[in-house]
Amino acid sequence: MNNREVAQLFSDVADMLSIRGDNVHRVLAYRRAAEAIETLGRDINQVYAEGALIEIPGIGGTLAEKIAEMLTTGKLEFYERLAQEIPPSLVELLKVEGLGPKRVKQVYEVLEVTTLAELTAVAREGKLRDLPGMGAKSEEKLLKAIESLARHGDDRALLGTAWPLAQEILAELAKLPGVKQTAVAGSLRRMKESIGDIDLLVAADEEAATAVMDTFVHLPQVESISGHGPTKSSVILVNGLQVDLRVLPAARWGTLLSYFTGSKDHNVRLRELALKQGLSLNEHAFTPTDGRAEILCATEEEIYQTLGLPYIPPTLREDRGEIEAAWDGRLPDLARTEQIISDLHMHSTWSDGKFTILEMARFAQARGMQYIAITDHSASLGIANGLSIERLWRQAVEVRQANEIMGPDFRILHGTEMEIRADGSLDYPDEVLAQLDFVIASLHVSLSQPRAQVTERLLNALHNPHVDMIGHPSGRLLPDRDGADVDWEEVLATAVTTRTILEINANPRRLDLCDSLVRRAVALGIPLAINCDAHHTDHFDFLHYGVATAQRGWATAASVVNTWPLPKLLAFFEGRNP
Ligand code: DGT
Ligand code: CA
Ligand code: CA
Ligand code: ZN
Repeated sequence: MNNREVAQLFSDVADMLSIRGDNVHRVLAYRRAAEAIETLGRDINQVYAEGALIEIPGIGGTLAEKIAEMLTTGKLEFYERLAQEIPPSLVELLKVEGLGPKRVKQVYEVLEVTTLAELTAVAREGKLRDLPGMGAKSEEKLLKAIESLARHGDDRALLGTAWPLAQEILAELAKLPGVKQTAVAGSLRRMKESIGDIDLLVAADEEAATAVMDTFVHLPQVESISGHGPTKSSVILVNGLQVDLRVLPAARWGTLLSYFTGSKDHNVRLRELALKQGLSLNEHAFTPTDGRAEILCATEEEIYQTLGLPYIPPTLREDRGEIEAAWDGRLPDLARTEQIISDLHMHSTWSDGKFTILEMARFAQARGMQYIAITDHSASLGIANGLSIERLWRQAVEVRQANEIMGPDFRILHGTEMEIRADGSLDYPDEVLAQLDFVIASLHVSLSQPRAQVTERLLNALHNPHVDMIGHPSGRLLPDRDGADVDWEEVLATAVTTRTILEINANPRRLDLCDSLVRRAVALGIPLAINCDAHHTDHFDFLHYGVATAQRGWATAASVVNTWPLPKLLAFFEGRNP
């Protein structure tokens, strides 16, 4: 079994246990294990072979034994037994908005429903309304949710799709009278690469809340309304994305924001810490368990303060060690967008970009950049109008001219994004590379080669002393083109010795390296570069997605070369190739 299959089985077990009504901690343990394995940068079989399963965060002795069983037998006895009790097909019912594990158990036990199709049938026959706690209205709502699921699937939206939509909606709500604060929450605030639904929050007085909700559900982007209340409403947008909005008074803003930012796992840990102090924590307040008055938090800082912790930034809130790090005073000082002064990967009209070198330079400067690298494609990527050596030298002349026009406060490096060919060779000879200011090597073709072969191509590029950076190392394209099957262990270890920069490509369809690989690269001290890979000046907007991915990988400014002044970067290149 591979990582994805093991993760899927654990995730199914978590759902089945939750339907059975098991203890939340047990459910959470499986869910966390599934996520840890899904985002694990290494082949789980290899980790098992090294006896290192229990070193994976979230995997203890029991879970390690279960993984070992799956890897060696291809099955999990525990799952088979559980399946006798809770049919695995019930898991898909949980995808219906508003259908929780208790209700799923009920329709299974009372109506013998085991699939989504059967659920649809009993709902249409009007059999759901007679269940305890249901009615004609909730039946109708459920039917709508089932239809919406059938129409849009349970696909997650990309960060780059959800983010601008959320900002648009918040801007509309912020204009309304009585609105004191607005914010995105949920996975979008944590800047995960994909988003299940958009969570929005507004601080407003009770009198203002009605108008906020009315405006929200009638926005032009809204296709249908799934809930409309005084503090909570939900809508489905025309593109199928769900948006949840909550409105609460400003005095409770901190607890509201913290609760709905999540992650669920992070929140569970916060609530446990609170309980140890005799406080119960929810979205409204801290409530002392001994009956004293509740403690309101208008800011998130106050929440962490109450718990005796420093502020934890949203991009870290995944319960991946941030609570422990906060306790020990070793939270990373995360890299921030304002610290980025360069972009080292972009295209001009010389290959497949839409703007000239000078135009790209001026735009970058207007965005606060101090230097850039122009890195057009190399010859073998004919589809992108890749540059022959002859054209590359003509381009060098234009870079020199553009530098003269830009003056001493800005610098354009002449670079390339060179193909790593299918046979592993590089597209330009060393003599050519030696004369360029900055060399990216990237995979665009034959990504589906077997692991050994594609890894060898990357290693070959890393070992070339002229290659300064590997561009979008996995080559994935979200949502559906998987990256190459790379031996990351080997590639990362090699990058350490060759001192090659690895890219965090900020394009929201790439975010490559992904957050979990960034975390491993940071731990190994590998220098990273966050670049927009701009083919158009609009693409400079991607920067914050890349920075967020770096943050999710615990990167500080020191690991991100785009925060370095140009002389420091040039000295680093000197040091690599003395
Ligand atoms: P998503 O939408 O799947 O990308 O992920 P989230 O994290 O945005 O999850 P969502 O939309 O279900 O809920 C938003 C936040 O609200 C979540 O991060 C934590 C909080 N939350 C929601 N339901 C629960 C819950 O049952 N328990 C706890 N502790 N927190 C919850
Ligand atoms: Ca969400
Ligand atoms: Ca939500
Ligand atoms: Zn590129």
